[in-house]
Amino acid sequence: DQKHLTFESRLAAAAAQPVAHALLALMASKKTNLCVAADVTTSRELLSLADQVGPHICLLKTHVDILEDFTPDTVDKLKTLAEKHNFLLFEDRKFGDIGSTVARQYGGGLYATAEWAHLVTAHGLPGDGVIKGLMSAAGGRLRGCILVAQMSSEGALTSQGYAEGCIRMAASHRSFVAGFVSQSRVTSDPGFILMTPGVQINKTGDDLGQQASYVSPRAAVLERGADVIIVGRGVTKAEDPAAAAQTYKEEAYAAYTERITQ
Ligand code: 5FU
Repeated sequence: DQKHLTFESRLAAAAAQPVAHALLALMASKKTNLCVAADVTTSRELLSLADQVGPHICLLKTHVDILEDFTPDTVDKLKTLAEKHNFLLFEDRKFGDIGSTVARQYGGGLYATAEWAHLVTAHGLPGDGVIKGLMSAAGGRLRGCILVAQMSSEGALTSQGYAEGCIRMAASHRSFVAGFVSQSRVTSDPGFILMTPGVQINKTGDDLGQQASYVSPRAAVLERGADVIIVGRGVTKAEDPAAAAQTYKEEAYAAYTERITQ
C-alpha cells in the first residue's frame, strides 16, 4: 500500500512519468513535501517570495494570471530561482476545455506555460482529450499534469464517481499524469503523487468557500493521504514567509515520516 511507502521506494512505480519521478527523488533528497502557492499580484513579490521559501519547498505553485505585470522575463527569473533552490514549477491553470483549445492555451498565448512549468493542473471534466491536448503541446519536453480529482472548496461538485473517473483517465495516460489534487486517498497507486490544498496551521476557512475549515499539515498527510501539502496564505501572509515555510515543511515531513513508519 502506497501509504507506508517511502518516496524513494515509489520511484520505480513513477518511472513512466519523468516529472513525478524527479519530484519523488527531490522530496526524498531535499526532505520536503511542501508546495507553496505563490498567489501574489506582482512579479517582484513573486520572485522575492520564491527566493525566500525556495530552500524549503519541492514545488512552487503559481497562478500567473493573477500577476498584473507578467512578462517572459518573470518566468526566466523564476526558472533561475528554481535551479538555484532546487524546486519545480507548477502552474495551477486548471485546464478544462477540449483538447485542441487546451493545446493552444498551454503551448501559446501570453504565458506559454508549456515553456516553463514542469507541472500544470487540469480538470478531468472534458474527458481524456484534455490530457491528449496537453501532451501534444508539451512535445518532447519533460512535462506532466496533475488532475484535479477533488476540490477543497465547500460544495465542490467533485463526487466520488468523478474522482474515480479521474483516476481511470490517469491510469490510461501514465506517461503524462503525475498525480492528483485531492482531499482524500483517492488512489493507492504508488506511481501517482497526491497533493492536498486547504492546509493552514491555526486557521478556519475563508469568506469565499475555501474549506469549512483548513486542515493542519499533519492531518493532511496522515488523515487525507497527502504526499504533498499545498499552502498559500499560511505562508504568503505570514510576517516571515521563510520561517513559516520552514515550519510547514517540518510539520509535513514529520507527518510523512510518521506515516511510513506506522
Ligand atoms: F485545486 C485546488 C483546490 O481544490 N483548492 C485550492 O485551494 C487548488 N487550490 C489552490 O491552492 C488555490 O487556487 C490556491 O492557489 C491554493 C490554496 O491557497 P490558500 O491560501 O492556502 O487557501
